Amino acid sequence: MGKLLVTGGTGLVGTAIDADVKLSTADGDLRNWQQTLELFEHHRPEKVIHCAGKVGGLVGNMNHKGEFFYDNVTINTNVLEAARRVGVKKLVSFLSTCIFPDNVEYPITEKQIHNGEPHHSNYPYAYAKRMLEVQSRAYNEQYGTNYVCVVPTNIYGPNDNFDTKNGHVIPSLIYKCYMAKKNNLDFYVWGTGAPLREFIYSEDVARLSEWAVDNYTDNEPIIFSPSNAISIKEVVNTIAKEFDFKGRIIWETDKPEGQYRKPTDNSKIRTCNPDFVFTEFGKGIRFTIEWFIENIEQGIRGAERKF
Ligand code: GFB
Repeated sequence: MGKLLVTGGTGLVGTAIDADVKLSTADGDLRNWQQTLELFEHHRPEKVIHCAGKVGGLVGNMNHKGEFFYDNVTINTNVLEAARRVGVKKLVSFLSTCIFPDNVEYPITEKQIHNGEPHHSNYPYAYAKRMLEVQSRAYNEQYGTNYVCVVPTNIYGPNDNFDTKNGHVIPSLIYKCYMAKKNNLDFYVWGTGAPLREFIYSEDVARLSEWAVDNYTDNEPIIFSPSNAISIKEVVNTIAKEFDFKGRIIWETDKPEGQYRKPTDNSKIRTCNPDFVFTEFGKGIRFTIEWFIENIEQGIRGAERKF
């Protein structure tokens, strides 16, 4: 069925994907055109799942707007151009549900991606990702490729970046709750707990991406989400329960909350892949916490700073 190459092979989703070649930052810097082309000329894949990118949570995006734009635009532009030059016919790229317009009719559907300004907290990342959709469509029209885009909602799971400053909400809260429990301290959470988020477990994203690389051919992106919005407060309670944390939870209401909600319509993936079953949130949190405790207590460090 042809050699499958994954970029971002040591990341949250990349580690969960079964592939012939998994590139990581140790293999080369995808922001560098020459290094990217050499990697693709060396491996000559038939199919690519492109997971690599500069990613982060709400504050990570707010504090590194220039980097998030430059790194993602250069990585994405290099990867798609190098893939085309070595004859890759099929490529799956990752967008994110946070790149949709902030002022949009709910629930969010794939058709709305370019219908307005993204949220001010992460507009550079959002526009860089939207250009990935434009580049894919343009290459399909000019070169006859089949480059498609998938749109996961907030992803969580093992091998995430558990950085409490720049990381996403779930790994940040897992780390903070672990430390609060271990040291008998208060558990600090940003905001009021009111904002709503949808979450998808990393293994589910990996399975759906493997399905997409062999089965999804539309030019229009496809949303990957259980479409089951829960509040940050419910996330906190789920994590605290899993740790059996009985201490004080402190809500730092002066901290940013980002978009209030970004509910999606997942009817497209449910129609295209009706047998797929999303991992139940409580189970996904348990698996992630088990992985985290096993790794942090063995002092295992990923290629990037994981803890
Ligand atoms: O995952 P997150 O940082 O990003 O979630 P977004 C932020 C939400 O969780 C906000 C609350 O409502 C925060 O107030 N929160 C509570 C925390 N405690 C914490 C904490 O300790 N750390 C973090 N990070 N949040 C991102 C985009 O938006 O969505 C990215 O900025 C990316 O570009 C990602 O695409 C999927 O969901 O707000």
